[in-house]
Amino acid sequence: MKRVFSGYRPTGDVHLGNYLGAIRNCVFLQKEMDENLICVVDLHAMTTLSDNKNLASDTLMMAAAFIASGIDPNRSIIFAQSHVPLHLELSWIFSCLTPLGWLNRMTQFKEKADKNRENSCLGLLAYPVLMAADVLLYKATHVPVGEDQKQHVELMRDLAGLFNRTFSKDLFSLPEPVITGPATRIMSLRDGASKMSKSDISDYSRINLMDDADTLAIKIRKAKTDTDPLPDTAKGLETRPEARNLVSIYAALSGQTADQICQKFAGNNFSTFKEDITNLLIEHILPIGQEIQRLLKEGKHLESILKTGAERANLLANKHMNDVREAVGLLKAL
Ligand code: AQP
Repeated sequence: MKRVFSGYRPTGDVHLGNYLGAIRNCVFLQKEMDENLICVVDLHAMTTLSDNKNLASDTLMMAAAFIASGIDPNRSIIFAQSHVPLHLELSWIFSCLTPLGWLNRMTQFKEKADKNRENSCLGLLAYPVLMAADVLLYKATHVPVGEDQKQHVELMRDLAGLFNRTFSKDLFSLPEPVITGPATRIMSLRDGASKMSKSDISDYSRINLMDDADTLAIKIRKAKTDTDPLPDTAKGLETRPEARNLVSIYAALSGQTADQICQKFAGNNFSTFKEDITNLLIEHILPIGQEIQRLLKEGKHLESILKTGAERANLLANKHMNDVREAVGLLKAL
């Protein structure tokens, strides 16, 4: 049984990095896999939100983004994490196994906690344990993620192995990360050294799936570049992070390789190249944003998709959780 699990935090506007790095791979995998679970991980969002007032509406927006990007609710299970409470039970069981040293090594915790480590919440440190529970609760075999989540998938594989050894049961197989395509790490449009992110305070740092045509054009026009012309091979981009990022976006949207793109624009400045990227975004991203808006207007339909998804996810989760409870020796409830 090949089963995909993929999770997305409803922490703001869904952006091009989320789409090219992970959502689009889920759409492709939908055709190859036996079962596809795609989840709005609202409980994970709570680890970094300072204000929860948009949590529910962002959860609906994320679900709309899945469907608008091509996730078919008839072929995939679309649901909100908090609608399946067993994620938390399994997370607790894993928490009682996970050595603290493993969590202290997580680079995302170091980045997100930053200098405020002592005041960071326990949830931020424990995030990868909940993420392991999200995936292993369904015995998922494939996890499409962007490059930034690679370390967390490694941790969930380690946890699956540790659980099996501790309880002498081969309950969990090791899930495979699916990190593929030319855009596994899309960088900020303002700084080629930082990841494109929902929480970046500058809206000009990212392309949101819901940006209109004018906004797309302005953001690409303003995107940081350098003063050199484009090189004739991708190798020439190695020390030019902003230019490399734009070429990766172009490659991911057009299906051309970075070398083909460099050959096409070699020796030119960035203006024609940027116009072409804008046109690609208008062709591929604008219709997704328009569909998200349409789906959001029919809120009830989205809510019923999430309800059906949660029912299907709960069924699967209950079945697996009974095996886990038995393996760890908990008394069976009558
Ligand atoms: N810049 C990116 N490039 C490629 N993939 C990315 N992903 C996120 N940013 C990029 C992938 O999108 C999936 C969902 O991520 P998430 O929303 O659950 O969490 P995140 O990685 O923390 O995303 P953001 O946008 O950076 O949100 P904030 O600012 O709230 O922390 C994951 O598979 C991720 O790899």
